[in-house]
Amino acid sequence: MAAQQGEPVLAILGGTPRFPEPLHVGRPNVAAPDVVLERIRGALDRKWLTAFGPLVKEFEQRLAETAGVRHCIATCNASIALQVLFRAAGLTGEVVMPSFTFIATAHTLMWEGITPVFADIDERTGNIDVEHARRLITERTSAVVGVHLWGHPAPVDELTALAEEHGLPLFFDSAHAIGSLHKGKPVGGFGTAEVFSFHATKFINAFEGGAVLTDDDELAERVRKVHNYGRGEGEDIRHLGTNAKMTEVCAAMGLTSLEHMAELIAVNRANHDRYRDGLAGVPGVTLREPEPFDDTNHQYVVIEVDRDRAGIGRDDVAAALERENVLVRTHFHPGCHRTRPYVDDPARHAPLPLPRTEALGERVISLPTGTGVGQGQIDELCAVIGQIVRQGGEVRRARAGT
Ligand code: T4K
Repeated sequence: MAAQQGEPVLAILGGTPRFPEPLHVGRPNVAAPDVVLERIRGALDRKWLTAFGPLVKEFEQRLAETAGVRHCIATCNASIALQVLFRAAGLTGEVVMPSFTFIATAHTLMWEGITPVFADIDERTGNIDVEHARRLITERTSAVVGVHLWGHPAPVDELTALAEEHGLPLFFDSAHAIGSLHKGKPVGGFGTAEVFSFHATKFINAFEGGAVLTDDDELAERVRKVHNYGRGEGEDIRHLGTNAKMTEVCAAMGLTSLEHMAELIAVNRANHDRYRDGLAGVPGVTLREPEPFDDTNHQYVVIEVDRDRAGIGRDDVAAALERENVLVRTHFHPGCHRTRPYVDDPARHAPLPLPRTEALGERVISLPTGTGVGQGQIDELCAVIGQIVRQGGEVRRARAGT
């Protein structure tokens, strides 16, 4: 009998974990700590710690240049950036977005009283299926939100055409995608506005942080106000707003990370290539690649486990890796539509099932990358994956009596 997904078919490798120190997905890159500390020291000396400080302003300016847009508003995290953006844009009713993303994309809409309606994905890219999104647009829809999943640009041209067709604004949750290029153009400058994340687990981090990027002068002005209690710099309060401001300490880290973006992408790319070489002979395990016309930041290294070809399921591979002290993630299983609170009200959120979201979600594993993992460790990790798959396949064949 074939083993079921999640059934512990493996008690292999055993003994002492192969990696004495845990390898994490999301281990922060800390580029030039002395420069970060020097910048923080400057903020302490100036006694200007938050609210439109010079480090935040410089970070905003550099981000706008990176994305090739006129306006950037830095925030304390990307979730708040999305909320502030959705509020400033006056969204109501429903918004169509992909289910296959981190829960923050959906939660931030719900938090603003907007209903996320989940589209399925193109299984080949993991990004939104634009034709499915088209079928979900109704008179209640007030926007479309795309996600550049794993840093791989969404189908920007098709989404732009869809949004224009229906006269809707198009936003991108670009939490994973600073530094990625779509057809040669930097992510951050597409649609009506985009949002970056600088959480510690992102390859460019600010401890915590986010940013709204846009070329829309009026929207930028509204975002700036909403993120500062409803007032512009030095103005009286005239609108409803919140406090979403970035601190100088976070900007010190963000600026320093950003100065090292090219070399951090080079590290990620080298890691990605090393995984590709190391996993080349492992049956049923493939590395997810971006589209050939895109140049990505390789924020995540994602493999896919094809249970039929590997002879072992994704959950068993992930569990075996954890026993070896490799703390992987299954980004973004099971999809927002299968997560509370959305799964409790499917009629409102999704035409169920979303077969491609569910199928891909059961096959993917994010592996450690960034400066926290060495090339030798990647070689060893690939060897461990090969061993897991070989032994898992043997167990399965023995059970099936073949
Ligand atoms: N949209 C999308 C598409 C997103 O993916 C995200 C966030 C957002 C919006 C919202 O952005 P933010 O509001 O966060 O700016 C993480 C992150 O918290 C989250 O930022 C990220 N996406 C999501 C995909 O993953 P967790 O719960 O997996 O991360 P956490 O904190 O458990 O860390 C993962 C691993 O990283 C840990 O096992 C150890 C390591 N780690 C983590 C931290 C924070 C460290 O070694 N050092 C650290 O300081 O959610």
